[in-house]
Amino acid sequence: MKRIVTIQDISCVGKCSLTVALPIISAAGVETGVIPTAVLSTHTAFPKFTFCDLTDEIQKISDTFSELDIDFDAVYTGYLGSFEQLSLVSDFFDRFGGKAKIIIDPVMADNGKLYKGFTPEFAASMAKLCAKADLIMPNLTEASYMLGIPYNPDYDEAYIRDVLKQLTDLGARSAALTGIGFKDDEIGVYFYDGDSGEYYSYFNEKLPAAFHGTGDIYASATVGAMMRGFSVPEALSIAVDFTLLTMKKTLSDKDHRFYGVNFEEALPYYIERVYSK
Ligand code: PXL
Repeated sequence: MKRIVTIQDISCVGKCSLTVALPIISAAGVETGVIPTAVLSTHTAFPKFTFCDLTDEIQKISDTFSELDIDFDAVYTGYLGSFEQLSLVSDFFDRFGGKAKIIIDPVMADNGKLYKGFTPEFAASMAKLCAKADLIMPNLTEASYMLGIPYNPDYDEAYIRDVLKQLTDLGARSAALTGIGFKDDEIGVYFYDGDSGEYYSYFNEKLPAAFHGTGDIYASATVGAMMRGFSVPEALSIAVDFTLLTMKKTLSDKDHRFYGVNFEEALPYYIERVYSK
């Protein structure tokens, strides 16, 4: 059985970061170790939340894993909240990245805007961390901040290919831009493999709705599928279909909550897809 470790916060209620990564990657039949970077009562889109920083634990946990010869098939990072955490994660990659695939979802921004608490300087540091990755999966806003270019939502295919090329020029071996579509009714992923020079894209239906946490769900579903032996393009496509279904399940629940999606109800579909190999 493969084993990964994911490094991100745990928001007690909110269905994002660790509370989606753990169930989704586990559902893929992959042991999912966690390093919680902070405990929040909810994610930061709620009007009020508590925040307990766990940065001081990261090095101790990492040292103890090393002493116990615990290794990983992948290290997957999501929401990271400080420069110090970026530096500790960078050291963690140096220590465990020999065997492990390094997958970074540089969670910071969406729809042209940085999330609460993030700055362009942080994005520049995240870009440096991304140089160590086998795969990075930003949305276009995150990619633009990391590259220091204006956010351009009126893109065409040539523009997206150029952004992907610039992202791999940062040092990452491959990059996937999430939330991309060239028609009003489609959304999906555009991927560039810097090693082979090949591009791949996959789209599905775009629903007239946006929910919190779908980026974390998308990245987690990709990691789970990769660890089950799917190629990166296959894994990215499975994650597009699964994320769409999580949104459909949410929209068909008249009592759905405002803060996240009903991903739990879409897990049987995900499990069937990832166990089909
Ligand atoms: O879904 C990304 C995310 C993760 N963790 C926390 C967040 C957010 C987005 O706002 O606030 C704490």
